Amino acid sequence: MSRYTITTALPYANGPLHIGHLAGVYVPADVYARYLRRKGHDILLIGGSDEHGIPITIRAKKEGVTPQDIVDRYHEMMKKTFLELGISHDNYSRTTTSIHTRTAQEFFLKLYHDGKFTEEETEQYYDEKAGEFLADRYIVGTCPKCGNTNAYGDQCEKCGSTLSPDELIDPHSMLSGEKPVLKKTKHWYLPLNEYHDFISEWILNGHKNDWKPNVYGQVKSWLDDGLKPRAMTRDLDWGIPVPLEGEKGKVLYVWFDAPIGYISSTIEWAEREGKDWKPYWQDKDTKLIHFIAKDNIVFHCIIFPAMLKAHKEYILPENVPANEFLNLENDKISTSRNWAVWAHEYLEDFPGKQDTLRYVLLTNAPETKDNNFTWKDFQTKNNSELVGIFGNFINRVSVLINTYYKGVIPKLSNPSDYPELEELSKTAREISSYLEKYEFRNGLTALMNLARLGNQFLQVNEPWKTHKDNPEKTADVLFVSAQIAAYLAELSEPFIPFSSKKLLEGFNISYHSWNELEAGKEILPGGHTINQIPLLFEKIEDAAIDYQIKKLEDSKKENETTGKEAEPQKDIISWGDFEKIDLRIGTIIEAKKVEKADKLLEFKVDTGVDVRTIVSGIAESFSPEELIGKQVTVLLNLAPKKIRGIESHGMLLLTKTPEGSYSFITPDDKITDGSTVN
Ligand code: B3M
Ligand code: ZN
Repeated sequence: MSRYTITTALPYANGPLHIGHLAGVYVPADVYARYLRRKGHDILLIGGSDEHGIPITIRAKKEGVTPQDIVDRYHEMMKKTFLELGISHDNYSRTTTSIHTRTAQEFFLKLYHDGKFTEEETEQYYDEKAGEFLADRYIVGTCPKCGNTNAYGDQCEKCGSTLSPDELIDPHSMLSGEKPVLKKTKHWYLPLNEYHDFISEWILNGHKNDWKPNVYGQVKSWLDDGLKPRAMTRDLDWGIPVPLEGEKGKVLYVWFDAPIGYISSTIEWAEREGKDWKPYWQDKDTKLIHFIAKDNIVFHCIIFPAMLKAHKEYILPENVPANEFLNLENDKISTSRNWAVWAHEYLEDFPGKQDTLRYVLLTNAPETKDNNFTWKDFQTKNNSELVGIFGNFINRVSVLINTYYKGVIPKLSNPSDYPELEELSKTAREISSYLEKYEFRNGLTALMNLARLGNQFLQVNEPWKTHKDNPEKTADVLFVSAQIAAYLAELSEPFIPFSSKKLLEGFNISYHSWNELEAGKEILPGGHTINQIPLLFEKIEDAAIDYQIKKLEDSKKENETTGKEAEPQKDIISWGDFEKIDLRIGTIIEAKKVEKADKLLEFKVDTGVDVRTIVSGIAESFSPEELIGKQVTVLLNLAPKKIRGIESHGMLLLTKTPEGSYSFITPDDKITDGSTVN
């Protein structure tokens, strides 16, 4: 028996989970953990929410709430989703707990006192108006590579280049719009360069053959580029305070604290269960496995191991089976474009069909390359594989045994006539060997092949034909079929645990250890009485799939019309420029169509300053009558212009709705005409 600490990446608590998260990390990790538990190992599956970092504060700023509000909301939501999908975390924690704060601070202090950090004073961008140092994400400017005026300090999303803030042309702060200044600040760096040889020896020499090529390749390319010292602290007000006297306003770098979250989640579990957490992290015989997606490789294969090594008391990961990405309908999953299948929405739209999602995501797991999820494929896999092959076989066996033998498993008379019995243990061993290599798709295929074999076996032997004239053969065939069905019930547990559990209850047996299955143990002896076996899967109709496809099409349309991928920002103007613009609230007191001009309306507007004429091209969106009395925003000091012979003095401000019609910018409550807008 071995001990395994299996971790699942801590998702940022800044939004709900989608199928990409599930396929890349959580479902495979769960399959792995469930399998190893059945093998009799001591397994700890650890998870939690990552509640620090800029993604959280950005979301909070956007919504005008506190970061704590954001993480409370999404932590609960994610925890519930995992539970409902059967992800069997032994503990699901979060990084805003006091246990975590303490654990991360102690870790930092150990490294600090052991002299593992270098202290450096550097110049970083500072927003004088907001009184804050700016995280890279909070600095926008023009991309030096493609000219996008909306590039971030760490990345240009238009051309995909990785940037640093000092490369941006004309940088300005997202907080105040001001040009940031460089200001001195002190931080603690982990000199990763000093860990180069250790990592190279450990991974490049030690794990060339057992780590996935994509993971190995990324590590190699980081090492080839040369590792640089990396700051482990930040100037921010959201995060774990740096536990040093007189260092206010500094927090631990989120990638320093988040992986320690695995340790603190283990400690939380141990305290609750009355166990010792240390062997799970410090016993050199424990196997530590990190399930992550490919964008987290450097943190789990270089930075965190360097931290663990520096600390001295910890073990290193045995493997980091990182997955590639899952696309949706041939397009990249994107939160901002709402191009995703959200797990909580799936659970609402397809109640009781957790296993179908698990199954389809596993068959599409992006193990070696990016993969694709489509709703049509989802439907086909459910209807022809889960219903048509797996469910169908189980159902046939259960009906035949109930009808011919009143639910009692018949006795086997001629075992040597049935080589199919050999396939049972063989399948168990085959699944094991795939899962141990993190080949979840192949493992699932091996399982389904056993169901296929079962269907063929019935087809060839046709017990419904022999049942009258050859009772002995019929009994043997149904005995063998029942063994296949029972093995399917047992072996499917890591993949589709909800259905497996129903089947076990139906067969009236309890789980056997995987080793017994590998050894071919007879688990449904002749004479054993089974219960009623429920229908496991049901067909998914076109209407349900069309509804999902329509949902996606709607997001696409919305993106196209509103351009959620907003137009790039125009050139920066000075405060002085802005102050020249005179915006006021006014009331429309008269409105009429302009003759022979389909699009134009002529207004008399009370601006508080005067009553003036303004012409606007919005006749297709409004009838004149409905606008009388409406308060609107007026650009007052725009140079007058003759439109169709009418002199227009100013402009009414409008935006376009997703449907393409106009909408006024109107105050929430009625206010005095002439009020300024700024
Ligand atoms: N929260 C990044 C992510 O969700 C990060 C993972 C932390 S694992 C320690 O992709
Ligand atoms: Zn660019």
